Amino acid sequence: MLPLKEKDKPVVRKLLSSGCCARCVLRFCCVTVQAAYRKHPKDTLEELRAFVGDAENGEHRESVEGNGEARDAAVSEPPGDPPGDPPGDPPSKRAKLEPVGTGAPSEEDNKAAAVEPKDEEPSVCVACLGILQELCGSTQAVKIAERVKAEKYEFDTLLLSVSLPAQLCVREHSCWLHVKKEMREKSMAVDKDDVVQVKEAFKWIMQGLVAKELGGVAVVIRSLFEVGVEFTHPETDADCHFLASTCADCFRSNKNKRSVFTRMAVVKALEKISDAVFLKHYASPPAPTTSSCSPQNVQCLHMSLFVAGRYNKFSRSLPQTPWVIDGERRMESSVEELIAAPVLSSFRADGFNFSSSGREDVDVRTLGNGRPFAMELLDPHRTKLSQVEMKQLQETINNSSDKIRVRDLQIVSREAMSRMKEGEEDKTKSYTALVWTQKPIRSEDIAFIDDIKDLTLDQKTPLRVLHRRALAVRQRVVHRMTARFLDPHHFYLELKTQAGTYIKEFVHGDFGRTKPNMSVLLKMDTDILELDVESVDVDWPPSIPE
Ligand SMILES: *[C@@H]1O[C@H](CO)[C@@H](O)[C@H](O)[C@H]1NC(C)=O
Ligand SMILES: *[C@@H]1O[C@H](CO)[C@@H](O)[C@H](O)[C@H]1NC(C)=O
Ligand SMILES: *[C@@H]1O[C@H](CO)[C@@H](O)[C@H](O)[C@H]1NC(C)=O
Ligand SMILES: CC(=O)N[C@H]1CO[C@H](CO)[C@@H](O)[C@@H]1O
Ligand SMILES: [Zn+2]
Repeated sequence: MLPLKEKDKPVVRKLLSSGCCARCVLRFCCVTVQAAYRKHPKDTLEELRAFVGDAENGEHRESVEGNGEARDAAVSEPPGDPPGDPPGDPPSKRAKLEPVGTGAPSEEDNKAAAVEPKDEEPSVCVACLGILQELCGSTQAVKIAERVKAEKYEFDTLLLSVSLPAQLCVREHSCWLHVKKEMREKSMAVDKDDVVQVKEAFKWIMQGLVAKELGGVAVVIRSLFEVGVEFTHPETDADCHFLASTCADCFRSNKNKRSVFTRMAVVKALEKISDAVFLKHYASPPAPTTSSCSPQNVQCLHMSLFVAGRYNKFSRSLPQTPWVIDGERRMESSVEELIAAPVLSSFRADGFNFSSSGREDVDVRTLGNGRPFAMELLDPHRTKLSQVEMKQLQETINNSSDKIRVRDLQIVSREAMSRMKEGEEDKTKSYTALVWTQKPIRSEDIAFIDDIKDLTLDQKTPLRVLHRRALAVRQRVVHRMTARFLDPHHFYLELKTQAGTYIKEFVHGDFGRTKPNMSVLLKMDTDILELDVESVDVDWPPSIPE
């Protein structure tokens, strides 16, 4: 039995004669029993016809006269159930219903349909343009499932999303006004928000079918994996256009969109338009169409996955990210590309976004435990790697090049990733610089350097980064320094500094832009020949024991 009440009868009758499909009739009767939508629409249609009962006389007469008056009179004679009235409909009504419902329904219905060609399946529903008709069923579920299987995604749950042509909102509004008129006459209060949306009904029907095709996976409302079904209906694209004249503000041109008539804009315009103006521009009920919607390609998308680790860079001619000047590539590879290639292929992801805790210059090595990095993997088809597989992936990266090495490779959450960036400035970093001196180095110079603690530098933005960083004076602290004599004109300077200190500039002075500098400390010209990052003291991601 359909969960309909006596008061729904005029609405059902009105919608059926307007060319609405059985499921759309349920929607406008605000039926929220999902099982009702899952029945075969042909059966539902039969039940609806049986429900409105007087198919033989009422329906017939109405269609001939082409006017709701006579029919309305026929239906309104038995008043709606008074609250608390024992069981259901008045007996007279029931008697009238039974023969049609239980007798030879299909024959009866065919007769009614012959008189009323508009509600004969499979004519295209004026409200859903076929979406809740032949575009919604096991054939479609099989197609969707095949697409998902073909892409070999790994997922636990699935979210089914539906994108409908914007003009469907216009048609929905038109049907709603048609129904509302009927209800107002009957003084029934119904809210447009109670009408079940096409999208909702589509999901109620399809979710279970798709789940079954995919071997019982849970189809839920929140999932990392989304399968998008899109419908278009070029034949009625122009249905929205009159709204541009009633609400110009709603349709601002947008370079990125194919059309200004987006669903959002149309909904906004419909909220503003008065019923009278709408009815002046658009038929209610909507005009029939010859074709159903066209289903577009099924789109699958898995939410990003995040992978983190630490990298070493052993080369003085490898940039961290691709180095492109004036559209021309300067170095053949980069740290991120060397790491990303094996990671993308393991997770079968479509792209990535690389970030790290600071970065080193092309000619700077990163030694020690390495620099924390994290990668966002876009649309990963694989999402679960065992510890052993992660270890293998790390080995593949390590084996692929002797310029870099990766450790602590692991899957992390999006939230955890922000830990890498937070408080970055307060962290410390250790470096080793190879310093050249103009005059021979004396042992007092070494002792003097070793004694310096917590030296505050004023660093004007270095000349070499001025093109990408704002001009400012930043204070940075050099916590400790140790000098290791190499030969009379060279020594290794080991430093522990606040993150963000420009080491090269501290050594050579940057034309007086870093004060004090090694040159003023040693009272002679100094320059930096090599620089290594020895450690980045960020305790993320957690280290993984070998
Ligand atoms: C990469 O990350 C940045 C910053 O989080 C973000 O703005 C950008 O959209 C991302 N790129 C992609 C392709 O996701
Ligand atoms: C990495 O190289 C080592 C030594 O050549 C080899 O034994 C190992 O199988 C390689 N691992 C991977 C995952 O390629
Ligand atoms: C080093 O710093 C001093 C001030 O402390 C400045 O006068 C001098 O020009 C700087 N030297 C170089 C080479 O930039
Ligand atoms: C953990 C890991 O995979 N370590 C390897 C990284 O790469 C170097 C050189 O290729 C190997 O020696 C490590 O065992
Ligand atoms: Zn419909």
